[in-house]
Amino acid sequence: FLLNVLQNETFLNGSVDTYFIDENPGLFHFAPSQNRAQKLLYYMGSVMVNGPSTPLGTTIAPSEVMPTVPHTPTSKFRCLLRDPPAGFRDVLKKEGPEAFAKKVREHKGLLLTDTTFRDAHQSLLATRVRTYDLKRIAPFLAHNFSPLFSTENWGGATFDVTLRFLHECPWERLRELRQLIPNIPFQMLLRGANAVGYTNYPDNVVYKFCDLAVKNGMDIFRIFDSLNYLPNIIVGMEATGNAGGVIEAAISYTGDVSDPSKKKYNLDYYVKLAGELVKAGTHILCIKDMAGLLKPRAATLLIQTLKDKYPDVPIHVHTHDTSGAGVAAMLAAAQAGADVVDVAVDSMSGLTSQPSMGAVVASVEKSELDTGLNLDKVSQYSAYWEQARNLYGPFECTTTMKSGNADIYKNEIPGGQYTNLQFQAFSLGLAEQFEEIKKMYSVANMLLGDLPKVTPSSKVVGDMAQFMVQNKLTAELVHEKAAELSFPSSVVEYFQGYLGEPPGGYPEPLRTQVLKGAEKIEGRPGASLPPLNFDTIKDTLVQKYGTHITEEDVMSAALYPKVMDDYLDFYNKFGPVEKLDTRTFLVGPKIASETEVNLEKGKNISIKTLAVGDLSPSGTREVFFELNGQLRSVRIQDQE
Ligand code: 3PY
Ligand code: ZN
Repeated sequence: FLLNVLQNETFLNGSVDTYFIDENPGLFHFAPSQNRAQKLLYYMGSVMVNGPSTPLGTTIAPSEVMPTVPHTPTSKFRCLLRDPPAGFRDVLKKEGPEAFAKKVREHKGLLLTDTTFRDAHQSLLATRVRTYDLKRIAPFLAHNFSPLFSTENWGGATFDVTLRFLHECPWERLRELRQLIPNIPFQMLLRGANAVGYTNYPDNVVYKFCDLAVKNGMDIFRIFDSLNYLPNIIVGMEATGNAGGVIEAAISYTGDVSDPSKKKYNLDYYVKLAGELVKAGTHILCIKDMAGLLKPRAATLLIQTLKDKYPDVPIHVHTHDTSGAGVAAMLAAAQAGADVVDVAVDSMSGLTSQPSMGAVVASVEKSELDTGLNLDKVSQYSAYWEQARNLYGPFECTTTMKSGNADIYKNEIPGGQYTNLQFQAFSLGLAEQFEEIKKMYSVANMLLGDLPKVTPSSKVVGDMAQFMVQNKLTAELVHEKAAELSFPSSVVEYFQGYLGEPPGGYPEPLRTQVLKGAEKIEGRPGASLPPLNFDTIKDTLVQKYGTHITEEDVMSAALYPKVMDDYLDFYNKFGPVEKLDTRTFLVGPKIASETEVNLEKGKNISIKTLAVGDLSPSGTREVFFELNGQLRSVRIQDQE
């Protein structure tokens, strides 16, 4: 600031009046300081003057209560610091993926995956949970939940949302959690040839992504394809295997194997696909029930059948509790021989999230399926999340979703998409339109060929359903007018073959009518993509942002070029916002409040927020703070 003043001509020739500063806003256009603390003040001031940096979904304010972390030996008595008990990760590290899978298969009780760090908040809180809140509870998890099969904490939508909306580096999240949880295996969701994106990437991107994920601490990769298209799944399996990760190939479950009238996705379909995945070398077989369609009776049938056919392969079952039958389904799966089932901690469970950990733990306690987890510890863990969840009030799905909904068995909408569609309709004041869209979703699904619906095929079906509702189209009208309708681009791309091939092939003549001569691609879409040149990406990033560009940064840019650019710009301007507590990050500090920030080990700063100044004639406001007891201010352009 002083430097700019001293370079200003008017100032130098002495003709300065009292409005000098206000009339020369250019004085404040300096390159952001390298100082992390100053950048954070600039961020806090910006949020106070111009509102949240990340769009808030609802009007519920984040709670003012900092969640209480239950006692752990590492958090209170640092002199008694001890390592957490050994867990399955120790087996994996010592003996490798095959031996790990064998131990899982031989294990007597029921094993659990805790999805609280990923799918639970992806489904309930629009994926917004920040590293800050994960890190605070991570040591408690490590010390008290060592019998877990895994904690699912990465992948799916978290990669994108972390960078795009939370302004955090997903790789840093992974590394930090790894340090705090050395004993429990980490699990991620890999969208096959789409990695953690929404479209196919060249193979070298998927390979390098998995390699870096393992290097940064990832262990188990759940790999699926939204059409159950084997060649796409196999790319992810090979990339995981090469990287030394545990391969958990997933079958995306749809339909209802307990209903004999449903012919397409019957037991034969699943047995055959499972056979292909076992042949391709999966260490673990996953049934991924992304919409929560697996009824208890269907779980019994499916798991028993798969167990009979492939007795040596551990089976892991994932579901969502949208209908309310999730706990019952997981218990049925466990009784039928599933080795591992997914749950979320009680206060982050239910509705479109996973079934309740506490309910499952208690249901099998002291039986031969005992999980080895302590119900009191589950409750303490849940109490933390109950408070932490309130920090994310602005993203709560429960503003629109009040209860379970068994209509999911009819519309088959996957967890995350269900709350999204509901939220969209409600925020437009069209609650009744949601009912229409849900019905149309199943009509659209049948028109498109009856697909498994999960990212990104779920988007194709959702777009088609919305298109039909908006244009007042029935299935008959779509058939009648297909040649003249201009379909959503996701629908056209699906028919072109950009997702891979759907089970049972494309519906004709609709495909030809929709394509209207547009190019079709045969086989695996990624096979025809030229390899990405990582050096070129690195050179561009170094030119724009300086030399501190890591391999992980290059990968983020390969997957999400624009999002990564925005992230780096934001970071240069506002600094390490991931160090701020969640309330301060989302809505800024309150006047007179004090914010403690841990910048790095041993480096804490204390920020007291004093006042926001009046609007100056040049449209700026000065925001005043005390930083470690010293007065500081930042000047923010008011964008109102
Ligand atoms: C994702 O792809 O993010 C999912 O959670 C799919 O179920
Ligand atoms: Zn899921």
